[in-house]
Amino acid sequence: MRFPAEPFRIKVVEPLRRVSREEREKLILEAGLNIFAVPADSIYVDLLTDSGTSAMSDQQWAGMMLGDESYAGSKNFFHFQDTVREIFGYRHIIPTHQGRVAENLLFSTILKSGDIVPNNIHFDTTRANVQHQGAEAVDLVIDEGLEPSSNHPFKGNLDPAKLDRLLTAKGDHVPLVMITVTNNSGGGQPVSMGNVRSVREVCNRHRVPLIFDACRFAENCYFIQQREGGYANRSVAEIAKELFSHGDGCTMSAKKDGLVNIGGFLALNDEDWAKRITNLLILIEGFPTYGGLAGRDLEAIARGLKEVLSEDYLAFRIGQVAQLGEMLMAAGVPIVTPVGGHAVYIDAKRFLPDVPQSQFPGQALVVALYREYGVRAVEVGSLMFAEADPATGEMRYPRLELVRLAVPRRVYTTEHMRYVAESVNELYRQRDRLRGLRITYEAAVLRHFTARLEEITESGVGAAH
Ligand code: P70
Repeated sequence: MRFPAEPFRIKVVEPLRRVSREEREKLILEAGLNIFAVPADSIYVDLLTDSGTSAMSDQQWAGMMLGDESYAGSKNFFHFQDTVREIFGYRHIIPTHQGRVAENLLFSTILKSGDIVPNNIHFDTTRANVQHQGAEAVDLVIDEGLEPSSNHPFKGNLDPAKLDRLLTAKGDHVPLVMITVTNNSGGGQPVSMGNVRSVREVCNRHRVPLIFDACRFAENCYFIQQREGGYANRSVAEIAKELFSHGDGCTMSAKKDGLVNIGGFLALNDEDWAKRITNLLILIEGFPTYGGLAGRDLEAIARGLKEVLSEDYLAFRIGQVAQLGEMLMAAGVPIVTPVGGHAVYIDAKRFLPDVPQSQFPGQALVVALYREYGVRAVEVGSLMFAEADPATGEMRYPRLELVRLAVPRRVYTTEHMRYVAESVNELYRQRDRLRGLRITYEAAVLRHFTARLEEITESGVGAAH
């Protein structure tokens, strides 16, 4: 079957409220045209993120009731630790309350000012956490990864030749190499096993450790099974084991492929790093057997990490996202192809070719999608990533200007996806009516979460404050 149907049925329902266009217009203006500031109960289909938004299974909820809330040595921690060791194969398992804390603990322990961290493409929090240490985040994705319409099957691959050049020139300043699976900023695109092997080989030659950002590892491994020669008869769990065997550790936001609403971890082989990080963990998150989580959360993660490896689930999951992409392509909407694992990414540069990146075409599209149809998407473009050149002060815009429709796991039905597709397709037909935006407030880091904007009208006077 091309798009497999849901391999679950619904036991609990959460009613959705539909608000009028007038109310949505008022809410988005009050929010300063920032979709993060719109109350979630005024959104019909919420595709802001696939992070922390999964529906947990009956097995996970049952596990929550078995929470052992002992301060030290909770039995759920040991279950969690065994599960992470079994799937990822690393020795030291450090729980954190979400992925960015794992990043922060790792980077604040091993980076110093002036260091460089290569990645296929850093996502927002990873980039910000690298920069927060005074280090530089460098993206080395293959050239096809920056071409929205290239149909390369592994557009998340990190270019080993670019990495080799960087390590040859500046290896002394690179304490680790990262690979993000799947590559979120580049369209949720997978990384192949062959690529990971090549990257490992380059890292070995330069004696640099390789750390995965593993948020969507199961989706990546499913793509390897489906697309890479030699893996069709291997289970996703076996593929994951092999993938992670090429690395020295990983950071993980369990809010994605852990199928939970909160949680994360750092998994490492190096004992010295693990010791130093554990001491920092006690200072920041809590005792090493809970790391900012309740025992019940650790149990839900342990169960979620096993469930996410189910191939019935993954076939449905990847199929549902692909189907949304195909409904948009059928109407001519420009999207990143092939469709990614957790989201469909609209190419805002081609959707609104007359709005320059300095006027945030992606965000203009996000605003209109909410105002007209009650659908929440997120911009992954110049609002999220443009930054001033430290030397010249000139703005540098990202190559990709995208709007992400991230699909929460096991939450929405295919009918919801059809509603989203019809909304985007209708907006595409009316795209001439959309205007560019400008910023009226921004924070120094991760500005997209709290920025305020206004519409640029014909007369140049702002329409919203
Ligand atoms: C997302 C969220 C989180 C993330 C990630 C990768 C590859 C680390 C993290 C941090 C963030 C987000 C973006 C826009 C709207 C809402 C949320 N990604 N690495 O949706 O993990 O959030 O647990 O600290 O994608 O992609 P955590």
